[in-house]
Amino acid sequence: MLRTTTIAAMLALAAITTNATELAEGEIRKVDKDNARLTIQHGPLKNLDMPGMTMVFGVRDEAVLDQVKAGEKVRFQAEKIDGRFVVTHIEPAAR
Ligand SMILES: [Cu+2]
Repeated sequence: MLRTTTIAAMLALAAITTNATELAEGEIRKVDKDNARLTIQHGPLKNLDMPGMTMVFGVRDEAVLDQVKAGEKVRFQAEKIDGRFVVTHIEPAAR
């Protein structure tokens, strides 16, 4: 009983997380630490209604600049904040 409840809770949490962060596919083209920018070749960004392209993003947390490298495949979320596109979440693509 306890086991069933735990699994159900985990599934519910997973569903919420997936909805909240529908991650886009991308490949890092350039990491610009001086300007805190990432150039990413990205697939469609549904939340921004943007088709796939290569473009420059700001970052919400500059720590991510040390966590990714040019050529790395990633999954990420971007938002438009104060008129500019900002990466708000990024992680290595599933291997
Ligand atoms: Cu774009």
